[in-house]
Amino acid sequence: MAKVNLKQELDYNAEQIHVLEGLEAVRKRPGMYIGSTGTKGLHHLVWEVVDNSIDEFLAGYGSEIQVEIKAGNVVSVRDKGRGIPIDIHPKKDLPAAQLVLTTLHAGGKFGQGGYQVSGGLHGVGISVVNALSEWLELEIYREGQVYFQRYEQGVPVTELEKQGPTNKSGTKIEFKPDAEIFDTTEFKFEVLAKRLQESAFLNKELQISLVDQRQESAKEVVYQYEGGLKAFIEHLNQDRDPLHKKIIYLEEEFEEAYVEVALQYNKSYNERIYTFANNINTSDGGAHLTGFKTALTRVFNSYARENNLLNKKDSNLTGRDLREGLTAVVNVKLSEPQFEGQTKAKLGNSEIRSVVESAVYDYLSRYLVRNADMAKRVINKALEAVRARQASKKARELTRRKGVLSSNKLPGKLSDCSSRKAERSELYLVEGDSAGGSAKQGRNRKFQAILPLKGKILNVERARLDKIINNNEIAAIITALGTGIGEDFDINKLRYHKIIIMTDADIDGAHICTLLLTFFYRYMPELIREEHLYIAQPPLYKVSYRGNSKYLYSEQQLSQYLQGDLDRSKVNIQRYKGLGEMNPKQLWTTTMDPEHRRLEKVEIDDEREADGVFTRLMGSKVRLRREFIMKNANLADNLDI
Ligand code: 0RA
Repeated sequence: MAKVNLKQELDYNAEQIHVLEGLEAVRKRPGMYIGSTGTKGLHHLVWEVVDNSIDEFLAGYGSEIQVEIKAGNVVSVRDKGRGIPIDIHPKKDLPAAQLVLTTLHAGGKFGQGGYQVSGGLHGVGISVVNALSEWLELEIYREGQVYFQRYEQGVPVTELEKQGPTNKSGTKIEFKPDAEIFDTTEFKFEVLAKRLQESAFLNKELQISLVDQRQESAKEVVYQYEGGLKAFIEHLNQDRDPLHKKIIYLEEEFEEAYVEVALQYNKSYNERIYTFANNINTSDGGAHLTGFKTALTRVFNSYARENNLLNKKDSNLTGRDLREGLTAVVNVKLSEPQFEGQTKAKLGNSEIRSVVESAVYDYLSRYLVRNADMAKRVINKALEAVRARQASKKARELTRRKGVLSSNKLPGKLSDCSSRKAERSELYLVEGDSAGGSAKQGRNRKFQAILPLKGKILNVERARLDKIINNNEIAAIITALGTGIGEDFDINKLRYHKIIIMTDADIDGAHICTLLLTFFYRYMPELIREEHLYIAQPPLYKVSYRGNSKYLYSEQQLSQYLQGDLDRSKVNIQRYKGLGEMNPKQLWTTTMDPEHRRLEKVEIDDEREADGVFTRLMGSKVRLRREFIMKNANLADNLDI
């Protein structure tokens, strides 16, 4: 009751009606402001508030930010900045803080200028967070006083009131996302932790802590990096063998922008470049990425020419050759960033291209002269990449001529389906000839094709393309799919829209499945992105009770079943160890019949995470692989480990 009265007590003038209309617009079309009302949009609320606190740090105030997830998915963000100003706006007759919290785009910080802005995803300001919260409580520590104000769905329900003296300085914003707006209000610790760690890497010396109070024993992480981007590269390369010891780091201020770059090569073949503009991850790249790549290609080529590391008649090293095994982070700050594209993840400011290019070129050309050993290693690695590229081209031409990779000569082991409609067709990749035989007999031959795979396939994480396509099992897969591989890959030629991996539910099966996933992830990522790859889930148990039988697919289903209303001594439980233990009909009913089967779609939630997982799992460091499997073994509840 009290709050209704308070709302009425506030004297709504024309200005405030305007404000209410603004907040109403945000609540009506939240997607326009935070991208979505799913998990991603939910987490954007936190980024928006934290980015405001980071702006204070960038302006030179407060090097500590504390984020807390509290019971009920309330989030609190506390910084030690100046505190949002509380002085009364002369025209609008309201405290500045209230205007910041209720006016769209009022994040604009008067008289600050320059490019010291982090700006949130769309730079929408905390008023959007306010509008989309069931409630929000603001505490400001400024000029020796604590100020407090509460809002509900963006509308103030108290005045900004003085609460007493303090010697603290800063702002605390605590909010509960509105369940009327969001599909889910459950914050994910890992999502928050990853992005906050990234912000700590990008803002040298800023300390960011995250506490999760939702369980009995609180989880806490604290991020602070003196090394900034250098520490970021160290973190990204932690599981790899570096090609050279020192991380290359440059930082420079120009009139147009601040440019910061760190890089280190490792002995793998993967290229990983992460780019940021004003602390925002520009995963689709843009002008800064282009500038960086151009500089890198130019600088190594001119070094190689000047030092006779390239023969006169050799053509230049390509950018791609020079980026094999490169891990780099490019971070720019500019005053008016333009984010383009559907997801606003591409930096559009074209003037940044040449700024980054000349900064990187100048720095690296001086660096290489002083670090000839590093320069030589990188160029040798690139030359190796050239040779591998040529070898794989030759191998491809050879196999192409022999017809090995072309789909007009399908592999002998393939039992194709009769349909020619790719949208309807499915390809089962089956472990072992015996299960392959059952699958062949049990399938619906109209639209289901079977390709049995013998034994282990090659681990592509540790081989290059020329070797990979000479592997029989892999060649058979590529041929059956019809897409070609590498530079030839063409998703439009895909012969089946569902590729289903079917392996035993034991450790060998899991291994083969992982080898196949690694192959698809590294060489046909589009297949995964376009949602064509699946993993079949064969049952783990068959339970029979009083003449009825049932298939169960997980330990959880079994224990649920056994807790049901039945006489446990009369239950017969059969555990399936492998696909081979099922006859063709059983295999059809449990694992292949679209009406009853369970398929798990393979998805890449997070590219950086996925890349790291495959490196740990399939790369050259055995210790890492063992650690990863041990750590995740309990997660794979349907693996027989
Ligand atoms: C407007 C102006 C100034 C600071 C802020 C807003 C501000 C916003 C947030 C949000 C979270 N923490 C914050 N800290 C500060 C400039 C202040 C001045 O000139 O004194």
